[in-house]
Amino acid sequence: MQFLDIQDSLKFLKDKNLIPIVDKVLDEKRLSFEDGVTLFNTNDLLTLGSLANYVTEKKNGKYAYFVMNRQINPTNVCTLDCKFCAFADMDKNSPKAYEMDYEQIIEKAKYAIENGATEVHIVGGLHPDWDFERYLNIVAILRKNFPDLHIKAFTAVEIDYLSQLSNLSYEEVLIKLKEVGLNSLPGGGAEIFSPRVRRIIAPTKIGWKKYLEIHKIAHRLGLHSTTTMLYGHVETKEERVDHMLKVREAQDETGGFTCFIPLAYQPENNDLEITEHTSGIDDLKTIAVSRLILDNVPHIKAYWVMIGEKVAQVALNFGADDMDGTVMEEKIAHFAGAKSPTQQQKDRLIRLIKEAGKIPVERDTLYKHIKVYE
Ligand code: V47
Repeated sequence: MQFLDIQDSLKFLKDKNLIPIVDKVLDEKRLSFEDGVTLFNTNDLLTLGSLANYVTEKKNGKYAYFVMNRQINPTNVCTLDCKFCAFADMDKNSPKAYEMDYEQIIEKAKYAIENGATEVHIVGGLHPDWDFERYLNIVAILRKNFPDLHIKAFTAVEIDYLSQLSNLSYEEVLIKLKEVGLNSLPGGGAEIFSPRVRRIIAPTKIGWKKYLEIHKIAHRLGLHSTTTMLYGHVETKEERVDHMLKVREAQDETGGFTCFIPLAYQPENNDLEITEHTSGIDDLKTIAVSRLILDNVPHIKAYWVMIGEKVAQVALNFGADDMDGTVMEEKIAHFAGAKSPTQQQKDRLIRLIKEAGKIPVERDTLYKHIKVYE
């Protein structure tokens, strides 16, 4: 049936350059760098979307996932100087700077659990005065208070910082975090892997090799993770495809990524001169191309916070099968001008997914079904 559907859709193919790519996808062959660039350059959006949706439905049927979660950002004080970031502050005495104590973090997690959350997603700045114990204790106290909560915490960038603070290897840092209760790593900090782009947008942040090395070590220790790509600023389409191929190669080695999340650049209150939001067309193309290139990554997320509810909903027919979740308190994108709400209600996520013609599934962090809303 799915095969018939895709054959029907392809009757409307307009861009002949897509024919060899369609053949490869139907034959389950891997797409190349050149294929990725061709897909980004096509204006045949409906063929691209149909093809990506075909792959999604082959992998995950009509299911589209959401998670009951809360983001917690313990501090925005950060030693890094990322030009796209409107959230962090290098000056801990600036009026915008904040740091949460343990009680505040526990309060936020408690409120989240009372409202149905199964996951906390914790990321923050590289605080110059915090030591390794402080970061470790955030996980430890959450675990002590909430034994069943999934703690998804600290990007690869933070893990690198903790390794510097503690003089421990990446592996040792991750083992210690795991021992006190860490369950998985979030995907932030990837930006675009291209060194050219990183020199412009994130000159002091770790490079792509360390980012992927940390994720691969985590995977080998039995921790799953997600991975991201920040697009819509100074990068080229070629650099996006190269980024995806590097993720695909790492995933071939370990298989530990659960999901790929394209993050649409938000242009306000930062130091980049790019002042435009990404377009809906670019958001949909980026989701679809990532679905088609990343044949070994189980899920693609349409992060409603950064692309807005409406585009995220359409993206569920362009290769995405996940909407992230309730989030409850989003700061990073909203400091930078995101127009979406800062949180979602479960009922609304269910409605958005149903309207897109998909079956909503409340999942846990690792995509185990909690409830299917047929
Ligand atoms: O690491 C920062 C990005 C990330 C901006 O792992 C920006 O499931 C757009 O990683 N415009 C944090 N993006 C968010 C993130 C994330 C979100 C949802 C789910 C998951 C997951 C991860 O946001 C940062 C950075 O890459 N970011 N500033 C900005 N102006």
